[in-house]
Amino acid sequence: MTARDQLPDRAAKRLARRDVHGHEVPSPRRPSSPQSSPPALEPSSRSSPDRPDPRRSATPRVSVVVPARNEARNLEVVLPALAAQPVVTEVVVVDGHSVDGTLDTAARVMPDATLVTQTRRGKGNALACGFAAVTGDVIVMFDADGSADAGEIPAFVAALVAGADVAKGSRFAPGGGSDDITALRRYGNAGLNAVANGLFGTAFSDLCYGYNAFWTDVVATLDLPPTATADTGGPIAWGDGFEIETILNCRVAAAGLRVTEVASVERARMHGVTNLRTFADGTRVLRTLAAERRRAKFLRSR
Ligand SMILES: Nc1nc2c(ncn2[C@@H]2O[C@H](COP(=O)(O)OP(=O)(O)OP(=O)(O)O)[C@@H](O)[C@H]2O)c(=O)[nH]1
Ligand SMILES: [Mg+2]
Repeated sequence: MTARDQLPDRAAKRLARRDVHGHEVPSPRRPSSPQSSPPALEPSSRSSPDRPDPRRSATPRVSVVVPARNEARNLEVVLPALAAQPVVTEVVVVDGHSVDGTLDTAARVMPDATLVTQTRRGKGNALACGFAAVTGDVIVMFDADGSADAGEIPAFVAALVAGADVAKGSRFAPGGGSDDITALRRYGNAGLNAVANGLFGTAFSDLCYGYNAFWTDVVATLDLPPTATADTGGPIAWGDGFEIETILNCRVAAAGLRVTEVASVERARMHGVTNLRTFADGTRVLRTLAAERRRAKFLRSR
């Protein structure tokens, strides 16, 4: 019996049937014929969902990384929701120099959470600091604003246990949705997905979504900016901002890792204001795609 078999029907249905390379993801019960793979930059250690990597646990320890910048009120709700998930073994809250008592709130609401203060600014740097602090086998990226449903975590973990290297949340996969996306952002997202898929030969349906999970051993492949360097002031350093999800997806695709999309429903932020600037951050994502394409070509030519 696989972990997918042990899931409630609702969670099992969230597993999309295609991975981001457009390949059908074989069901453990009904294996399909082998599919061709996109070019890999590194020796492939990829596994297929019906043949999980034997070096990885069938019952992984799950670390949830929560980037939080002025999210005290939301953490009052979000941390108990994570604590209520039996599959979660560790929560790492990464504070972005908040001025609303985010860290104090986290310590009070969840005394056993790991609390980290990020070294520079930006969501990307926060996540990199969180990834460096985890002790689990699996990392779940989980926003602190109340938009992510902790009840979906088992579906992400099941996708990984079934053989994916990365479980990519998608609001646009069948069964997904969003209460929080404007028409402008929806069109912007679709355009960015199309550019990414054209450049990387992928079939991402939601490039910029922040709810994703992966095996901790994938962090090395991501080659994120080092966290030890201090902030030099001025603009947020490259890789430290909201382009982080794009960087992650491009590097995972370039390395030929196996990605399974997991349908996810995004809720509206509960309290507070967004840190995202639609046009500025959208442009940053576009520039990131170009830079990541050059990086992938360079790595392949070595
Ligand atoms: N530590 C840290 N967390 C951040 C930073 N920027 C954003 N975050 C967190 O990252 C998560 C996502 O940020 P949001 O501002 O909600 O951006 P979004 O989800 O893309 O946009 P909306 O939900 O539509 O407002 C939230 O939990 C934020 O608190 C940062 O610089 N440092
Ligand atoms: Mg949000």
